[in-house]
Amino acid sequence: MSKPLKLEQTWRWFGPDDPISLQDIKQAGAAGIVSALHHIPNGEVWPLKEIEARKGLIEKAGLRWSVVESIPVHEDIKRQTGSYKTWVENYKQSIRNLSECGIDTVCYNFMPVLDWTRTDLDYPMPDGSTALRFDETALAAFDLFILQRNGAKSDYSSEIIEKAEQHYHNLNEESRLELTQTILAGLPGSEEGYTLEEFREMLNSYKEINDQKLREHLYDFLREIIPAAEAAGVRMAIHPDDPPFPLFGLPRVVSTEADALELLRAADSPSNGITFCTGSYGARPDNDLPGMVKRLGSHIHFIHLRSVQREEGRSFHEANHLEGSTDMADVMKALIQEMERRKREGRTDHSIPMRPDHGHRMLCDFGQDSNPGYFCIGRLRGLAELRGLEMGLKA
Ligand code: CS2
Ligand code: MN
Repeated sequence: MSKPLKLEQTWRWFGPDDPISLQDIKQAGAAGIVSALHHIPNGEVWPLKEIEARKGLIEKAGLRWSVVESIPVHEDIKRQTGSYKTWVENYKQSIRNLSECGIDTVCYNFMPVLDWTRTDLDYPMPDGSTALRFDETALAAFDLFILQRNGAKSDYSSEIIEKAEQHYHNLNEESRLELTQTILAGLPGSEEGYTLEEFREMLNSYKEINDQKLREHLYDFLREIIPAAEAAGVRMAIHPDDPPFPLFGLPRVVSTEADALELLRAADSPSNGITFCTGSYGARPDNDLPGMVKRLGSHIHFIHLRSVQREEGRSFHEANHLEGSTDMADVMKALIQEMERRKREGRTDHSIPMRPDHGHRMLCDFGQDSNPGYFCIGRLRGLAELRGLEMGLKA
């Protein structure tokens, strides 16, 4: 019997240390788990034994390990320095080991140095919940006056520089420290955190890597891992840059539809796919999300649903899942059409795994410690709304 035609509802679980238990996740109504072995150092092979142990925990709770998010890509691979060839071979081995355990979808990203970046983790919403926010003025204030990066000035307009200076002067010592921590400490899933000095060194190690070079390194990486993934029956799903534009002079090359198309062409295979993260792509007004589903649909192996409210310039905050700048109903309609198309084509992967990506901190989330963006009730609200939207649109 074929699976019913609906998105597979999944939930990110950070492993046994996650304050949100597998039982909680079941009650939220998710059937699939998105998880990673965060304790394995970047670059190392994920051993079979460790994968089996994690899988065992998930299955004992009556859930399925649907997607790995993420196997981190070592910085050496992005720069093609040091032992990067070893890290690439290790990466392939991790893919094979996952396949041997029956796990067939892997999310990853190719953002240099920093993974997702925000300037405020507790931005108050009018209803009393709090959201994650990216404020371009605060980021520039950090870059220009705290980090004092060489050449930073040429990356900003004189208007932003002026605003950033004002912003910096209005911050007291404590708020400056908090902003630094928020940007550098590493959000969940980033794996890396830096001090100011380490961050300067990391940026320096990328000084030869421009947009073109980073693209070449990504495509070289794909030409290595995609054939290995295809042979193992594993679908790779690259997560877009978040936010989808360069930061701190570092190139970012997975930000637009054109970027996604280019990387898909670099290694032609059904295993070369994308994570369609509406929150990340949606931070740019020039990304047409429903259109992207129509045009890139057959390569969407994993979906993150979240909406951002775009503000002035490049700033944005995370909105409720069905609000903000993204028309989630239009996105969902396009996803339903994609599932139907796959079914007609006889593809077995038509129930694409989807998770509510982040959520507000709300209600009893305030009494529980959790990873920023990954509180229980906010995501539960998101998943419930998205599930209802999907059902309603199919009715
Ligand atoms: C973030 C990241 O936006 C997001 O999904 O939570 O942690 C993301 O999962 C990774 O960048 C994917 O590799
Ligand atoms: Mn995402």
